[in-house]
Amino acid sequence: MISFNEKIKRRSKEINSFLCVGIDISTDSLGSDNLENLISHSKKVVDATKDIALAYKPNFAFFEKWGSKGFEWLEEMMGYIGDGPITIADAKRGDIGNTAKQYAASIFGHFDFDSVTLNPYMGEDSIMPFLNNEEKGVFILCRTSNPSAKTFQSLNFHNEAKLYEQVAKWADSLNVNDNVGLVVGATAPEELIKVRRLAPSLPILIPGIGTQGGDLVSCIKEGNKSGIGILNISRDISFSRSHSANDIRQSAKMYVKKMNEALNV
Ligand code: OMP
Repeated sequence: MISFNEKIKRRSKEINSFLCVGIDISTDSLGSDNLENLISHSKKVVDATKDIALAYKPNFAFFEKWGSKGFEWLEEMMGYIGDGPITIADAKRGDIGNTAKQYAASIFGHFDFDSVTLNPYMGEDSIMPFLNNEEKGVFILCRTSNPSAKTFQSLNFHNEAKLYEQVAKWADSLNVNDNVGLVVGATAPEELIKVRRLAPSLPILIPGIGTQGGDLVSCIKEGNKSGIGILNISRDISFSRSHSANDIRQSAKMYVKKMNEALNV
């Protein structure tokens, strides 16, 4: 049995990639409100990137909004991605232990994701039900990429550290089964440096490159100073230029190349 964090490192080495492709297929981005068109576009993205994607991160919001048909689409998506790439359920869960157990059973059991994004606000008992199985992992929101991230995450914690720094230390202490990671937005490069120091071995999922304007070179270098840093790109790959399979592939390949050049691998 290999731990989730080890699994990420192995896949990254195997295909020489640090790219997570976000599956965020909206009617606005595609310019169509026909669900069949969205489903076929999501498959096009997977077909065009499967050999170079370390991971896929379907964001539940884009599926849930379609109700039961959206959940069927998500199930279909999981089958379509198959066994090679790491799957990250971007569901941002966080609830009391009894409820968290049901979320874990849904995401790891029913949908068979390898990992999930979690909100730390409710503390340890909201996270623990996701950590029992070392093969399944979590990415805990630490310093997010959005403009209002500082409202709570940068508050002083006991005058010693910011709240996001405390989250990083705390997540590190939960990593008993080698299956805990963090989320730090690419729009917060200075915070990323601090988080990498506080949690040297945890995988860091870094969204915010491309449409949100984060700097690829500094993030890939800092994220991979130790542990592993994975960069997520959603819209700038799935909706690159003409939205054709070729443009999607070219965009994904360009990102993989830039990351590897920055790391000299
Ligand atoms: P693009 O901006 O299109 O690349 O999408 C970014 C994806 O990452 C979306 O699915 C967001 O919900 C997600 N995300 C962030 O953008 N910022 C964060 O701080 C955290 C996440 C996330 O947890 O993945």
